[in-house]
Amino acid sequence: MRTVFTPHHALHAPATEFFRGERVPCFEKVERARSVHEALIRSGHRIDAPEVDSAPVLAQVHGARYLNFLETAWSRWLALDPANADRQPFPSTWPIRTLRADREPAEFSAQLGVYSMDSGTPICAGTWAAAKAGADAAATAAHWVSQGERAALVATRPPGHHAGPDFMGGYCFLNNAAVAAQALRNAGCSRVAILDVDYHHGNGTQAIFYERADVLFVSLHGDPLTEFPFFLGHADETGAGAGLGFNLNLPLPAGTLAPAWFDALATGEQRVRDFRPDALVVSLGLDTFEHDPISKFKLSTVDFHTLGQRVAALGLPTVFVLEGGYATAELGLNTTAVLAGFEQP
Ligand code: SP5
Ligand code: ZN
Repeated sequence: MRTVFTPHHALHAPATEFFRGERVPCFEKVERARSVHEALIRSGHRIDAPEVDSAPVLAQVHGARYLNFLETAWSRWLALDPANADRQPFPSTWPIRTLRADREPAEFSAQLGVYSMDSGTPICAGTWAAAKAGADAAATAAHWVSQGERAALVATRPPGHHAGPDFMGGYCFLNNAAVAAQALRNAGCSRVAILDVDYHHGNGTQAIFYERADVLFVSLHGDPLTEFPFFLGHADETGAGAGLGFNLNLPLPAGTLAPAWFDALATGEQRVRDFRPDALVVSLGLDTFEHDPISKFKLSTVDFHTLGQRVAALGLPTVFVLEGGYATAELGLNTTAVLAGFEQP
């Protein structure tokens, strides 16, 4: 399978996140992409650099104010205090219910609250460059697939599926899966399905397409009653307006084992088939792995091979977009297991 990778991912190097009142090393590590890159080389997959500028597509899936904030965030952080070069900013105040998000504050620290959903997504000097390179990679894979490639993998980080129309969060800044889906629409696909198999609900992707009938969103994930992102991903979220009926959430309890997970996948597959899409985007989170340090499903490397076979059986031009997966040492092998299953059904 053709794959797209860029070393620019390493420009985003988050140091810490908050966990139970403490700062702990960020689970979304630079080494994740290295693990995947090495496994792709070992398994003989073709690897190319991004070759498409995602800027026009980014403007279709994210708001202009948010994109401008993200692009200028680091320089504005430094402008507050040159010593900030050694610190990564986190928001500390959010405009939740009764507070106003429509008036953009002038203060950078306050803007951080407007444009983020959590305090687990630090901005670094190279965050914009890395996230933009990742979005370019997603646009590149979509381009290849629209030109007749059977499938392609976007092998990059930071991930994207928690990033909404105008906010970052959950280690995500630009929604790479949404970029791939929108790029496929722009290239002439009438309907595009997104299948999100990350452990966490893809709240950002759902939000971006919630009122659209041309992009179906199907997600299998830990029940938001107990799992991040907590505030979206319930079964009663089925779309709105023209998009009513084009959003399917399949929340599963923490601790779910492979047989029940694959049963839910069958439900999602049937919805994708009924939609009759021209192309498929898979938000490929591998944090459903049994040894993932922050998640609670129990899939094995062999199960990821089966997942690849099941996706191949849908018979659609497919863009795989890497999302989560925090068992860094095994992440590469788990990724190539999906590709091997897809290619040898
Ligand atoms: C793309 C993606 O998978 N984002 C996930 C973001 C999850 N952020 C919350 C992490 C909570 C960490 N819990 C630590 C448990 C350690 N035992
Ligand atoms: Zn995840």
